[in-house]
Amino acid sequence: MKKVYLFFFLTLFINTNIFSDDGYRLWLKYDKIKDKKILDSYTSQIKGWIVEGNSPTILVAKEELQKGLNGLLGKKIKELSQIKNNIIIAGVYSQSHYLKNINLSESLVEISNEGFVIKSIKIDSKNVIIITGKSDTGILYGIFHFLRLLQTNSNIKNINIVSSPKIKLRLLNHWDNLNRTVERGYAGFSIWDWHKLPDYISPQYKDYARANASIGINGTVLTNVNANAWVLTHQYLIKVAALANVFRPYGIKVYLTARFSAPIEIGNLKTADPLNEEVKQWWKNKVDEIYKLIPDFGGFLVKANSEGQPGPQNYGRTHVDGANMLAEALEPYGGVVMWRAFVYDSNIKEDRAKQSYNEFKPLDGKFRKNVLIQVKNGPIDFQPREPFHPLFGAMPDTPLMMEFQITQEYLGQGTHLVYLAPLFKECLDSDTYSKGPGSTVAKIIDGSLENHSISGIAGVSNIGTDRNWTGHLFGQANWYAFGRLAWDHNLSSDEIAEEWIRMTISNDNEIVSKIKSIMLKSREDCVNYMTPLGLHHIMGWNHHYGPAPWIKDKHRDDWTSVYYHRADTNGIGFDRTATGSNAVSQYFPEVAEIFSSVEKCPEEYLLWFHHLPWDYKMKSGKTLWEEICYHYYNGVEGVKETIKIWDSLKNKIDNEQYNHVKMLLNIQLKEAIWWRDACVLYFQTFSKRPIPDELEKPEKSLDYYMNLNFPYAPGI
Ligand code: GCW
Repeated sequence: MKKVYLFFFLTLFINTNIFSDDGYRLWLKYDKIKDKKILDSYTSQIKGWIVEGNSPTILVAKEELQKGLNGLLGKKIKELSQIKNNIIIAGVYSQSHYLKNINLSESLVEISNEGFVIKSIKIDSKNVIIITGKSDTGILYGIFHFLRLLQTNSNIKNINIVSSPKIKLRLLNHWDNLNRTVERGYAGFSIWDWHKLPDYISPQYKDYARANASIGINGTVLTNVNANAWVLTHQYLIKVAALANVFRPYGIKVYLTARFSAPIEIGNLKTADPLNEEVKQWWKNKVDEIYKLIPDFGGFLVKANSEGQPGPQNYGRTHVDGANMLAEALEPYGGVVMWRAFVYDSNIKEDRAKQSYNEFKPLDGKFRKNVLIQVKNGPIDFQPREPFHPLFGAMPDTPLMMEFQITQEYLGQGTHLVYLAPLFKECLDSDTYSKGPGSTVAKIIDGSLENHSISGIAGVSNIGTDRNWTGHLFGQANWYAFGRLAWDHNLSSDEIAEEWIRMTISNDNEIVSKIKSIMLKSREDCVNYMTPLGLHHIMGWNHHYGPAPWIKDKHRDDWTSVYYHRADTNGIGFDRTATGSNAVSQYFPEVAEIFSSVEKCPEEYLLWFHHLPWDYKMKSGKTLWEEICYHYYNGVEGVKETIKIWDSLKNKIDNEQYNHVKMLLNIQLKEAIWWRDACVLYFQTFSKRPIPDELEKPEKSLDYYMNLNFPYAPGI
């Protein structure tokens, strides 16, 4: 009998992957290094460690180092009380006992307060690796970086790394509601369990903080920009304070969205007019109350007079009046206001793409010193591809923050594998020419071009209650990439993908290069099957799920699809040149000249800026109509190719990871075909031209697609 049991368990053990990876550990897995040579080399260089100091941040840094080393090296690596050969010493330089005679001035002048130095040196003729910096948080970041080097099997011999974040405020924006739904969230519900806070502290809060700190994120806006004043009541502020306490050791500050009408809704005032004395006092008192509970509170993020949110314009005041009132209240505490530039109004008969610039540019230089204007990467709304927002470079006297969307509202939501680093980079690397060539968006938002003392970048979070945090395993890569680029926008999409794959999936070179090839092309595939050649905003109504280029005749023009693609029997595209809306004129002349010229405009932006005839000759020699068709079909082919590559990883990577992604890729393929066929059939009603012969014909009719309904699509 016993033998039978033994046999049964043995078969179970061999046939099932008991270590299957459910994704909860993200990129911080710390599994034992598989490559024996690398493992041996690390083991010989890391025989113990010393972490100096005992602040809460140092304690969590120590905990992380211990956990990381023990896991990665597969044995207990001892904490030591004196220097030995081949150990790690970590600690703040100015307070360090061991580093006091070591001259690091050259490296230390280079780093900011959050930066770190990792260096192989000799102390008392012993080889040690030091991890040092100017602050406890710098040490924490240094330790996470060092662990990343081990996780990615990098060479640590004669190591010498000096690193500082280029941008000061590196924030996640959660669009999380107090009832735990998440606007544009595709990974379940909000991880903030407001009802049980402050007494119940989910262990996930700490893991959230660890993950963010590991990529240098130092702030989090807990609540939706479509704000609820209730979070500013004492009852809720206590809950916010409890989260802040968990995040603090990890260098993460909490921020809240401030609903502009809060003084009326929870303060019983008759008005929220920013110039009213009582209103100003109400905000001051509120801010005092917040800082009593959360001494390092970061500040407010505000969406005002946009998509129905209240704001200063309700009282005939300006964005400056509104932002400055809040900034004045926060200033004594060092808090900031992040005021969003995402404003547009369907009652204004002006191209939506122009409205934010028109409203904000004249306000340049009028905001208080602790106000940042938060600008989305493009002038419409997080589309699969947009040119950079014309405000970048246009407000030199105001610190502009970047707002990227990590959650994939318009890029396949929870089910498409789309690696976003190339999208982020495309925007960051764009040259605005605001101060001559080389005035990239990156240099504007990191403050270096105009010498601003504050700078910021925000990513709309894709995190939810799903076991793997982001719904899609590859959603983790987008969270990761956002953090890494916020730290250093010079990193390439390729490097970041490689780091993430090695930490999350495998260190096998062949596997890494296969997965990387999938990731790097994924965004372009998505653009192709959704919105090629500069098309934009042709998705489903309201839930934004799936294609719907036919959306028209709604209560707001600027929420329809026909407003953006302008297809008719003559052609397709939005003329934003001087003969049309002239949105091109908002760019600096060098850029405007390129975008407005049909010959010079990069084809990927062609229909964003130009309305062109169906027979317009493209660079390939094809007509515009044929080119559109080929792009849609290539997008689908791209997903098929991805599936082929993924299939080749079966039994080579963790089974659960493999199957999870495999199923999602099948959904992606179905939906890519859906996008392709629905869009091609719809545009064909205007082009009246055949789909090129060699391309397979859609199986379903346009009517079929137009009649699909999704009343329960997620994320609304
Ligand atoms: O992207 C659009 C979304 C809205 C969002 C808004 C914004 C939070 O569809 O859901 O609201 O932009 O950024 O304010």
